[in-house]
Amino acid sequence: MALLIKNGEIITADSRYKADIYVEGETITRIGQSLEAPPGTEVIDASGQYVFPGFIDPHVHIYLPFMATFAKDTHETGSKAALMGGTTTYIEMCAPSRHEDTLEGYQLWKGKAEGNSYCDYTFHMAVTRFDDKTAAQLREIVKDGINSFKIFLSYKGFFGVDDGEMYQTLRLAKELGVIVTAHCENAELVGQLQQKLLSEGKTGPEWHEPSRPESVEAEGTARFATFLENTGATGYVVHLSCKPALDAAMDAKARGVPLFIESVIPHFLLDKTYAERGGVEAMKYIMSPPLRDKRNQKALWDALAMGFIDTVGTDHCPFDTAQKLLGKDAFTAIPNGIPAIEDRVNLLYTYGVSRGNLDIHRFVDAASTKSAKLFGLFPRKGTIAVGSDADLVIYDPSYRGKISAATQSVNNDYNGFEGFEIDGKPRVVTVRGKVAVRDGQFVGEKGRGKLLRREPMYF
Ligand code: DUC
Ligand code: ZN
Ligand code: ZN
Ligand code: ZN
Repeated sequence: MALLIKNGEIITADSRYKADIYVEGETITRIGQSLEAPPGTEVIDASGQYVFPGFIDPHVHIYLPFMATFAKDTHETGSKAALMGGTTTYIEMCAPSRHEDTLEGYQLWKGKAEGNSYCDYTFHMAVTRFDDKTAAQLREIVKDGINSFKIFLSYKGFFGVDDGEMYQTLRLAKELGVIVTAHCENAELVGQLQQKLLSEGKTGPEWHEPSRPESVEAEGTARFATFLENTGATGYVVHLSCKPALDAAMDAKARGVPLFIESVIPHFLLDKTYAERGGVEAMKYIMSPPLRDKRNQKALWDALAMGFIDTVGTDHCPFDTAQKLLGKDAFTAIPNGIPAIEDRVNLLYTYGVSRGNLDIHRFVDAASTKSAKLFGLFPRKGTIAVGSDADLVIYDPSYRGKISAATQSVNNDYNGFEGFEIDGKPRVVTVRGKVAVRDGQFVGEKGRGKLLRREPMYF
């Protein structure tokens, strides 16, 4: 099976040029001018379009038992939505709770994905408790090709680890060449503030943000950095949402702490007024860390443009309207999460590149290349080069449209970005050389997606 993509403008994190791309099997084998192909080759004309490397979402939840319910996706629904939006690889949080066996959890998560995904995937392995048995299991999981862990400083008693467990996890990660991703909010403060607000009769969704204020995230971020500094481990803050947390992370970077920063698309474009609309409309906008005061957005865009924010993910985590209503009597029972797996690339392109807030190469870097480099997928993923997997996005920058739940592939009955304008769209998306989206229509092959093996990395 061969594929020839002609006349497109190839854009990677560090180059831009017009050339043809020839794909044999799963791999890019030639890039050049006026390439010819043997009869029987599928030829796609990409005139007037950009050709980007397949985008990587470094932070999604697909299978997730959480807050008395389950996130709505399967790998079938999640990977289809991902591909429709140009994402060809995602990294799922494998997150058994601290009451479950870590290795059994890993096998459960792996089993949910196997044979069901249209696109490639891997996992960040959550460490939700730390003891000798768990440490031994984590060593096995790393040998199975997982080179990143996830810890939660919040969600005490469920996913959360205490400081001692964080320290032990970071020591093990340092030894094994594993990068540790972290949800940074002070668990104790969140718990105390939630109880105080509820006891004052403040039960609506508008109290979610005040229960986890910016300073609580800044403290978690600074503490994580301090623990990295004292263990020598490499860290990655997930879904950094606000200026005080950014300042804490930048402080650590300036001290030479190997700390990378992810922010997620909802925090660039949505603010806390969405969660103050009352009723279920507000509940749809509950995630953690919460949507913030709008003044934080400029700080995030500026830090992204300068490369201080390394990657942009989603924290994709769909709950439908009925599930959100589980929290009608108390904001603490609203399942946390906003789905965005399908819209991340188009939103970042539109409000970043098209509207003049983000250089197009930094866009590719933040939405693909940097995640590939940090998580051991580069140069197989994250670029367009001879020898790389043929995960390609032929992108039409002349498309104009609006996001709507009525036309989405995401498995949910609303879209948090309803009505947002979009200045571009994937026309063709390939997964290791096979077309999965053609003329904007889904033609993917279930089970084509594979678990990607990743080797230890010493930063
Ligand atoms: N935050 C969310 O909003 N959803 C899933 C987990 C998380 O940390
Ligand atoms: Zn329990
Ligand atoms: Zn989180
Ligand atoms: Zn998450």
